[in-house]
Amino acid sequence: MQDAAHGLRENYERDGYAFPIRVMSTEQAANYRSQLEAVEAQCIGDEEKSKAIRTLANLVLPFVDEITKNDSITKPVSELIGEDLLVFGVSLFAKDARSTSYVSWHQDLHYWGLDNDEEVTAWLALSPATVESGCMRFVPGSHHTILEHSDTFHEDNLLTRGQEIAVEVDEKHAVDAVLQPGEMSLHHGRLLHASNPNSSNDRRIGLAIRYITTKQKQAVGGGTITMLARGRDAYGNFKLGTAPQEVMGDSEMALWRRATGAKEQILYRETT
Ligand SMILES: O=C(O)CCC(=O)C(=O)O
Repeated sequence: MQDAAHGLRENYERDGYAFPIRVMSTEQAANYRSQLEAVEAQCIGDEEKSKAIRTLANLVLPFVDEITKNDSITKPVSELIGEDLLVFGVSLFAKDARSTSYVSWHQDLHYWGLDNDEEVTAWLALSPATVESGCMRFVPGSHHTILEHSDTFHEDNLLTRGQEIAVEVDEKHAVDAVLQPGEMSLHHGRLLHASNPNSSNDRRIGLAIRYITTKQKQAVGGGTITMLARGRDAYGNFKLGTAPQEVMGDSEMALWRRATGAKEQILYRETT
C-alpha cells in the first residue's frame, strides 16, 4: 500500500501538479476571505497599499503570513521539495465577477532568476474556482522543458509582463483545476498553466504562495526578501523578513517597499 506522501509525489512528478488538497475548512477560508475583503475596502484609492495586497501581502498582512506557515499547506509542499522552506513570493489572483481578466499560458520559473527548479506554488482557493469562474488550467506533463515566452503587457492579463509562451498550446489536453474554498492545488514552476475570464457571479480569489528550498539561490538579481515558512535556514542565501505584526504598519510597508523594489528589478529585467 502506498503512503499519502508517496502518492502525492508520484502524481506531482508525473503530471507537474496535484489537486485538490483540502487544507482548511470552508468556514476558515470564508473567514480569510472576509479579512482580505475588509483590507481591500480600506485600501480603495491607495495605489501602493492596493498593490501590497496583490503582491507580497505576507509581508504586510499578519493573516496572510499565517496562511503561508499553515502546516496543512507546508507539509505537502515539504513532501515534494524538502523540510526547509522559504516563501519566495505571494500573489493574489482575484478576478471580479463577470470580468475579462485572464492569465495567458506561461511557466512561472521563466522570469524569477532562480538557480534551480526546487520551487512549488501552492494556490489556495478563497472562493469557488470553477470552469465558469476561470479556474487554473494545467497541461499535464509539461513541466520538463522551459519554452520561449514573449511579453504582451495586455491590460486584462493578470501577469506582470502579460507573458505567454510563444508556441500554440493544444488546449484539448488541458485539465481544469477546480477547487472549492479551503482547497489548494500544487504546481511545478515549469508547468504550463493559464486561466480564462470569470463569467460567474462571484469573485474568483486565489492566493498563490511560492515556496522554495533554503538551498536555492537568486542567480539573477539580488536583494530578494523571503520568509521562513517551515524548518530552518542553514544556508542564508536570502535575506529573511520579519513577520508582520500590524496590518500595513510603517515598518511592514518599509519592508514591503524594499522587497518589491528588488523583485521588480528581476521581473521586469530587459523590458523598457
Ligand atoms: O490564478 C490564476 O488564474 C493564475 C495563477 C498563476 O498563474 C500562478 O499561480 O502561477
